[in-house]
Amino acid sequence: MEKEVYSLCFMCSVRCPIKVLVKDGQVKWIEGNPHVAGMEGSLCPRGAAGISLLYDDQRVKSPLIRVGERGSGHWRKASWDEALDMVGNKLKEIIDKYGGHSVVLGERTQLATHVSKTFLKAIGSPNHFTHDALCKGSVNTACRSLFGYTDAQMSMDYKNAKHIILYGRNLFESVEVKVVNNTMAALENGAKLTYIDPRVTVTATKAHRYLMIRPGTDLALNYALIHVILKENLYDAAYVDKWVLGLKELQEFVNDYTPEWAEKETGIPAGTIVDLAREVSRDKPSVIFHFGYRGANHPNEIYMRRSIMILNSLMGSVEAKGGFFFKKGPGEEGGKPARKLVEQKFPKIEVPRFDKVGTKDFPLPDPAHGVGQMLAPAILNEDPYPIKALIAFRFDPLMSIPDTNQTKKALDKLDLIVAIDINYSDIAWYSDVILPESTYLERTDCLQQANGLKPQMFLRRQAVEPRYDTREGAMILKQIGERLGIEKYFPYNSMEELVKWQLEGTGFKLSDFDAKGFVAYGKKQIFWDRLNGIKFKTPSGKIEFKSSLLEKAGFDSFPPYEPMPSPSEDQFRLVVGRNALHTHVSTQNNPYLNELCPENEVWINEEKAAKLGIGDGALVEVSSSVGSGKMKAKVSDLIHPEAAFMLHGFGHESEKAGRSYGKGVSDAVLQENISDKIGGSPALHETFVSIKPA
Ligand SMILES: Nc1nc2c(c(=O)[nH]1)N[C@H]1C(S)=C(S)[C@@H](COP(=O)(O)OP(=O)(O)OC[C@H]3O[C@@H](n4cnc5c(=O)[nH]c(N)nc54)[C@H](O)[C@@H]3O)O[C@H]1N2
Ligand SMILES: Nc1nc2c(c(=O)[nH]1)N[C@H]1C(S)=C(S)[C@@H](COP(=O)(O)OP(=O)(O)OC[C@H]3O[C@@H](n4cnc5c(=O)[nH]c(N)nc54)[C@H](O)[C@@H]3O)O[C@H]1N2
Ligand code: SF4
Ligand SMILES: [Mo]
Repeated sequence: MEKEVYSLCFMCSVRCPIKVLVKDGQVKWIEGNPHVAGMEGSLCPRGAAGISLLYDDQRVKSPLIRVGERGSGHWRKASWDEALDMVGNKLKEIIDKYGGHSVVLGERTQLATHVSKTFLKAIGSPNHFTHDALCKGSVNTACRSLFGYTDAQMSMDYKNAKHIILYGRNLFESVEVKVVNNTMAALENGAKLTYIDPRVTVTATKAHRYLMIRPGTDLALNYALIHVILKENLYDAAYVDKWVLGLKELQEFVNDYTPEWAEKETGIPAGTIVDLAREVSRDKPSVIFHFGYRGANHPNEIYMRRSIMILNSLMGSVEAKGGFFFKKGPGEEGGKPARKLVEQKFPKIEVPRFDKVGTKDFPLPDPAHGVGQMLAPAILNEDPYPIKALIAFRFDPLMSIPDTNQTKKALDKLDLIVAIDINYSDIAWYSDVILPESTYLERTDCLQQANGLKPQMFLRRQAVEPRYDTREGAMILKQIGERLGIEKYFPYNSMEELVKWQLEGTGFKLSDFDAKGFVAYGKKQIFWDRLNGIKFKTPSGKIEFKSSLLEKAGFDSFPPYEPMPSPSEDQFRLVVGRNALHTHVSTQNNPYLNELCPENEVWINEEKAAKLGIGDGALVEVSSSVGSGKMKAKVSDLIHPEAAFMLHGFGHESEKAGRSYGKGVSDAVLQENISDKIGGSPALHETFVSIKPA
C-alpha cells in the first residue's frame, strides 16, 4: 500500500514543509511540499537524509537507565513504566525537599515547547530555557530595543529584494530551503548580493561583492556606512521623519566614525565602504541588511545587531516589499491561533529564574527564552539557589553551551539528569535516564502557527509507526506529570487529541490538513501602510534609535566603539559555523551525512601556518584557556590571518554513536563562557586559541 503524507522536516529546526512517500509502512522518498511557495519540491541534504535517521540502528531504541558512573556508558534497558516511575519518584523527592524551582528544563524551541513550559509552570519552576540566547538572543533584544518586536516576529521578503547584505549569514550553507530558493530567484531577477565574512564560504562565491573583514569588526563597518548615509543624505527621509526617534543623536554619534577610520579597524578600504553605502541606497527600500541568526559572537553583540537594523531603518526597508516585514498573525484576518497548553492558569511563582533574567544581572534578555549559558555557573555557585535536576529536551548543553569542562563539573553536582533525545547524544550519554522520542517521521506533533505575510498553520504528521520502543515528547512529559500529580494540565491521551484540542475555536479541523499539509487564514499578503499604519510596539510607537528599553535599564543607546583586539602572532580568534551537510550537534552520526562529512578540520591562513610550521592536512593541537583537542589543519588563503575556523558539532564523546565518536574537536570544549550582558547571547567568538603541530 502506498500513501503520501504531508508533514514537517525536523532534520533541523527550520521545519520545512515536506511530502513523504510511504510504501508498505516504509518511507521511500521525502521531498519539499510542492504546494508551499518557495519549497517547490526541494530539500537540503540533511532533509534528504531523514530516511537514514529513521533506519539508523545506532539511535536510542528503548528507555535506558544508567547503571555505572555518569558518562561511563553502562545502561540497563527499561520499560516505559519503569523509567517514568523512576524519573517521577526522583523528581518528587527533589521537589519536596528543594522546591519546584530546583528543576531546570532546557530545550531547542520546538513545536512541543508549550508542553514543556506547562510542565515547569505546573511544578512551580520558572526555570525553562531555550536555545534562543545561544543562537540569537542579542538579535532578539536588539529588535525589541528598536521596534518593540522580537526578531522572531519579523522576517524578510528575499524574493523581491534588490540588494541583500549578509554579515556571516552563510545562507547557501547554513540553509533554510525557502530562503535559498527565494534568494536564488532574487539573484536571477538582478538583485545584488554583498557578503561579509573573514572566511570565503559558498555564499561568498555567489556574491557580487565579498569583503574579507577583520574578525569581530562588523560594528565599525556599520558605523562608517551609517556615517556616509547620513552625511550624503542617502536615507529615506520621509520614512525616517515619520518613524524614527533619535536621528539627531545618531548623527552626532557617528560623526567621527569615518570610512577612513573604519578601514584601519576592519581592513576594508574606505572607498569600498562609500561605494557600498551609495549603491545600496539606490535600491532602497527593497534592501535587506540581514540581522543574522547566529548572532552570538561578542560581548557588544547587541550594538552590532542594532546597527544592522538601524541601517535597514535608514533605508526605509522595515515593512517594505523586498525588505523586512512584521509577521502577521491570524488576528489580521479575523482568525484565531491554535491554542497552547501554557495559556492555562497556574500557581504563582515567586522566585527569580536560575539565570537571573529579569533581575539586575540580566535585565533585558527575553524571559520567554532565558540565557542558557548561565546553567553551569548557576549550578556551581548555587546562585540564586541550588539546582538539583536537569531535563534536556532536544538540546545538548554539553556541546551547545561554551566550556564543556565547566558544564560537566556542574552536571556532576545534580541529583538527576534526564535526556529526552532520539540519539546517543553527548548529553544522553551523560544522563541518568534516556527517554527516547520517536523521530519526526514517526510522530504527530503539536501544531505550528506560521505567522508571516500570509498567516498559516502547519502540521507535522506521523508518516510511519515508530520502529523502536519510543514515544512523542508531549506524551512523555504528560506521563511524567501523571506521576507528579499535575495531570490536569495535560488534557489529552494521544497526540491526535492534543492537536484537536489546539484546533478548538480556530474554525479548522484535522482533516483540513489532508490536502496540502497546511491551512491558510487568508489569501493575500498583508503589508501595513508604510506611511501611516506600521504598528511599532515601542513606548513611543516609533523606531527607537534612542532606546527607552536600553536607557531605562541604565545602558547607552550609543556607547563609543571599542577597538577589537587582535590575537598575538602565534594565536588566532576562534570562529565557528556550519556547513550544508550537518545540523549543529545532531547529525554527525547520521549514516549518509557522516559518510559525506565525517570530521571537522581547523582552517588557518597559509602565511601564518607557514610561520608555525603547519602544512595542509597536518594533525594539530588547538588549545584555549579552558580546553584543547587534536584535529587536522586546513591551510588556505581563503581565511583572514587572525581567524581560525571550525565546524561546530564534532568531537562527540558518546561511544554508542559509533560513526562520530571521537572524530574532530568540539568548539564548545575550547570556547570560554562569556556573555553579552545586555543582549543575552554568549560571545562564541571571544576566545583566542593557540595552534601547534601535534
Ligand atoms: N559552541 C557552540 N554552541 C552553539 C552554537 C555554536 O555554533 N557553537 N550554535 C548555537 C545555535 S545557532 C543553536 S540554534 C543551538 C542549537 O543547539 P541544540 O538544540 O543543542 O542543537 P541541535 O543539534 O539542534 O539538537 C540538539 C539535540 O536534539 C536531538 N534531537 C534531534 N532531533 C530530535 C527530536 O526529534 N526529538 C528529540 N527529543 N531530540 C532530537 C539531537 O540528537 C541533539 O542531541 O546551539 C547553539 N550553541
Ligand atoms: N546546514 C545547516 N543549516 C542551518 C543550521 C545547521 O545547523 N546546519 N542551523 C540553522 C540555525 S539554528 C542557524 S542559527 C543558522 C546559522 O546560520 P549562519 O548565521 O549563516 O551562521 P554560521 O553557519 O554559524 O556561520 C557563521 C559565519 O560567520 C563567519 N564569521 C566569523 N567571524 C565573523 C565576523 O567577525 N564577521 C562576519 N561578518 N562573519 C564572521 C564564519 O566564518 C561563518 O562563515 O543556520 C540555520 N541553518
Ligand atoms: S533546512 Fe533542510 S534539514 Fe532543515 S528543515 Fe529544511 S529540509 Fe529539513
Ligand atoms: Mo541557531
